Amino acid sequence: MVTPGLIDSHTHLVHGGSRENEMFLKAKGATYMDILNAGGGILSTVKATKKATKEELVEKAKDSLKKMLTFGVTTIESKSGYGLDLETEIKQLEVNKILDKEQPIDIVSTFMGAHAIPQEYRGHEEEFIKKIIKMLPIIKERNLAEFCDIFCEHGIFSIEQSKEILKEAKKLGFKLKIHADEIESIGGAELAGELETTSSEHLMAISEKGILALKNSKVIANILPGTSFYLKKEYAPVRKMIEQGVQIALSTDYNPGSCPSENLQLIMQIAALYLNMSPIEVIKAVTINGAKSINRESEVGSIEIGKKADLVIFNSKSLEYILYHFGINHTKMVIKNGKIVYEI
Ligand code: IZC
Ligand code: ZN
Repeated sequence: MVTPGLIDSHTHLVHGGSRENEMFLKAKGATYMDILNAGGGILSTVKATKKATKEELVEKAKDSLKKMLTFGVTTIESKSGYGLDLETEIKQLEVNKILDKEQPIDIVSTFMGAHAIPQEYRGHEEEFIKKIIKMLPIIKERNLAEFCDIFCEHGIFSIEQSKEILKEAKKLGFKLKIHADEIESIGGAELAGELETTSSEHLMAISEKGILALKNSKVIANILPGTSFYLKKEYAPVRKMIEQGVQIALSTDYNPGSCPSENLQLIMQIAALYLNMSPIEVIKAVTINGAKSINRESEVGSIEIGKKADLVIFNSKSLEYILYHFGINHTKMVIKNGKIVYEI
């Protein structure tokens, strides 16, 4: 089996620390939001990321990229959002830049300063929104990110707040992404359609209206079933979306809280099993549609003259077999830009 290099179009690659403690809090009944509201979750990763030096972040993320490469991943998207202050957000985005040069996987950079409300801004969230809006031109000027993303969710950033930040980003020339309807349906997908974001992420709780909004737009629905699996939550209604003509990408969402795994092949297997996606739908979602969701469809995502020679050779006769034999790595060889970068 030879496929285009796989694309992981939604990751929170660069971060300090890990959150294995949360796994056992969840086993005792705490939810993702309970942990965040108590100052853990994203906020605990913010603390660890602020503390880490740039060199430490490079080393940790480089180790993850090595793992991703073995699974056949040749392009990823990587978000900031564990700083929530200008200095640390810049530190994370600079790590993306360094890593893009130092190892084979191409990295597309996203600014996600609006990932959580820091505890000191609780009760006066508007000040934090203003702070994020002030960061945007600085990130743009330094060419540190191509996309701007936001965690639009009940109890995080409201529809109005998300609209305010994303509109400002759009004015400055950022392309847009939105974490929408991950936990509750608050109209995130509808906002994605309205603002014509490049992609809309998660969508586990998307409404009928939200599906219609995506259907009538070019927004890629970036589905992250590893997160549903890991948080033991519902899966996004992907069959319904496909039937309506919505274009689907699949990604790991690799992050220390809701999906601590770099294994995109496992995500493909979960998608085949729990989202009832066909083998062709799955492979499209991690190649050409992944490319579309990071605006790289003219460079990668298919085997075509004029595109980069990014290829994966699998130790398998069929795509079906890769999806069926789960939890292992099927890669035999990875070729990035015409060069062999991994072989086993
Ligand atoms: O660190 O929990 N959903 N952001 C939005 C995440 C998950 C990452 C995290
Ligand atoms: Zn995410």
